[in-house]
Amino acid sequence: MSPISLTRYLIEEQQAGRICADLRLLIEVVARACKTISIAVGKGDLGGVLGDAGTPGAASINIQGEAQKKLDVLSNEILLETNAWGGHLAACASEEMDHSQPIPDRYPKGNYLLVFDPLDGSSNIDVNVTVGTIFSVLRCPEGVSAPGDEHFLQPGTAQVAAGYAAYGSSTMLVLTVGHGTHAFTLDREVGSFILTRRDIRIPEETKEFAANASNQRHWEAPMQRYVAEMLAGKQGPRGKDFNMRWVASMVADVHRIMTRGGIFTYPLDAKNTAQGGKLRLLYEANPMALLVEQAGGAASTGRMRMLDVQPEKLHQRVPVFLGSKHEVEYAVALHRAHDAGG
Ligand code: AHM
Ligand code: MG
Repeated sequence: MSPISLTRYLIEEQQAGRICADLRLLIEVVARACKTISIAVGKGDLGGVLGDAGTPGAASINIQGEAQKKLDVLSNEILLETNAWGGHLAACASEEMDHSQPIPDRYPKGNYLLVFDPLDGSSNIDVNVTVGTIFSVLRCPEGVSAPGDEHFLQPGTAQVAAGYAAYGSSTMLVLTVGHGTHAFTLDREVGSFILTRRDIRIPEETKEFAANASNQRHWEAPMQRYVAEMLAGKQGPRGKDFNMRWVASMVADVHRIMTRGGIFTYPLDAKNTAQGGKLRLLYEANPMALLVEQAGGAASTGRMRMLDVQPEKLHQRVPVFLGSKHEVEYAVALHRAHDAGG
């Protein structure tokens, strides 16, 4: 059988009545932006794109209070520019921008809102480790012609599409339009994303977890117990040995889980309690949660289903537990037991 390109996959989804022409165009355009970012990431030092944005001694700081890398800024610009003129979007919001940005007046407007983390895992850029782009698509509320930040405050269940591009040893796009999660690999010679894994299924059981263990002393009690039980291995209450992995690029950690199962955690801890967690609900947690659920996994804050969280702020942060279904359920059960005084 001839390879199925992203274009063909999307046309067939449209023919099956599962997506409309505008959403198809939108996803194609985002994929094109990801190809451009992939080229910039791949050039590394040769492209002069490594290191911090801003001027020496005065790094540019984003709304998250984090120093921006040159590639954070460049990827953000690529996504904004590529998506500005197609007529499929009403506005964009990005982890790197203080506020959402409406499509400029000189271009036609569409009915969708695009949300993205242009370059996730940016602490890994300078050391040549996998980074990625995460995106989520929402509908612009009916009757709203000039969307502002408040129109992005929709729960994850309202997402009509979500995906990520992983810039690793190969570039992959993992996508859901609400009918399964599928992976496409970039054929660099042809310049097309080719469907390489249809209907990803995350194993329900796992022996692998991802956590930044250096935060252990700051974790809440249920997370302390959860990890202690896993570290106790065969002799402990879980009765099996676990393996640990932490790339510090959510995209890479989630991609491993898409490939062989596992659980990814970024819990509440004493350092991030005031801000509600480390990872961002709209740019990171929700798109990953939709992708994981569509692949048969689960995603939670530890206390509720991620996709049901009602956002109150554009840059809202949340604790994250996602991946193999039974493992996430176990972590949630420990939180429940703790909260009930158990
Ligand atoms: P970023 O979007 O600024 O790159 O931050 C998000 C990243 C995630 O990709 C990753 O899971 C996490 O932050 C790593 O955090 P830490 O450095 O605390 O291990
Ligand atoms: Mg990120």
